[in-house]
Amino acid sequence: MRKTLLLFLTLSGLSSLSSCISREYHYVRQKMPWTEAQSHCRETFTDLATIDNQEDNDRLLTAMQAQRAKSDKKAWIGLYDDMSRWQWSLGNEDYDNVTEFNYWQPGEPNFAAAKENCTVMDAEGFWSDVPCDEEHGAVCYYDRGPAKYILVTAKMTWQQAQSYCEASYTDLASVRNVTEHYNISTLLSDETDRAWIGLHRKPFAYWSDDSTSTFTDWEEKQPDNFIPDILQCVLVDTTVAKWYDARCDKPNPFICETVTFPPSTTEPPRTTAAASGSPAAGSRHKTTFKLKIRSEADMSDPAVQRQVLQQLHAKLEKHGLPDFKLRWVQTDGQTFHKEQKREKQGG
Ligand SMILES: [Ca+2]
Ligand SMILES: [Ca+2]
Repeated sequence: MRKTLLLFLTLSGLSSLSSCISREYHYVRQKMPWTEAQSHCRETFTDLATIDNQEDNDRLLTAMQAQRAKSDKKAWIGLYDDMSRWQWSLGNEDYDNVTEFNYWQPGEPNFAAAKENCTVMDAEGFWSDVPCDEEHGAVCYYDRGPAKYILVTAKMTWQQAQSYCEASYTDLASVRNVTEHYNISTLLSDETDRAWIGLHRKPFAYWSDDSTSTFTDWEEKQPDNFIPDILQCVLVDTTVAKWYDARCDKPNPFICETVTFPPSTTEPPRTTAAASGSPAAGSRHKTTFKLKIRSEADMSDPAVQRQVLQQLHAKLEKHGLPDFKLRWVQTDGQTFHKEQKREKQGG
């Protein structure tokens, strides 16, 4: 699913639109596990609630105070954490912990105390998630080297190791198959410390509607991943609007949202894709926005481009955008431009 085009055609990509959409929150008293609550919200409203900024949060609190059942203090919102979603630093390649090659130490990754988002490899080749601010050696990858993998024994945080590998070589090493795993694990021995590899992730990165999380309002000492599970979901305290992570399978009341796009908003043209709306008033508005799409599909293929537009159209329609047309805009004769990775300096 996450490898298809669909996921990236989300409201998060439409920054100029998401900044002007308005959300109406609905408190649902019926108790359901998070995924059932999600289905219910999608059938009845738009989705489980997304809270994008403090203003949303304030409106959520007002809605909850008016609608909540006094006996139920907490309710699901749309934020969740899927521990199977990781990324390799090299090429920012998405990694699925469940379906792709892995060599986790049994019991890992465990996201202990909701603090472990970076990965080390030990002398036996096993991976563990550990806090990114721990200090370890690192395995760098060097695409132009006679030796592709370099063990760096200096102790660094994951971020420092990534910067070091990028500056001196190409990046932190990816371990995507048996061959890469063999080549890298043979560099490590019992005398060396566990070493960073490029695998890392951002926890609680997505909302149910696939938008990317930026704003948060956690209760003190949350999230804590108190009862570990591969999926963690977020509850809001309906009296103060502070957030808690919890196991998704426990039934709770929940907050849905209805998303609407005000017809009168316009943005100065930027590049790549344009949405022309024809609001009821009859005046025409044009909004141009840029989409970032990560896909293995050939984006220069007109059929793929058409498919993207169709999916985008369906998605926006579902989110209540009034009568509109979508088309691609070309710059330099092309609709899509490949994002270049920064050029490394030195050696
Ligand atoms: Ca761990
Ligand atoms: Ca918790």
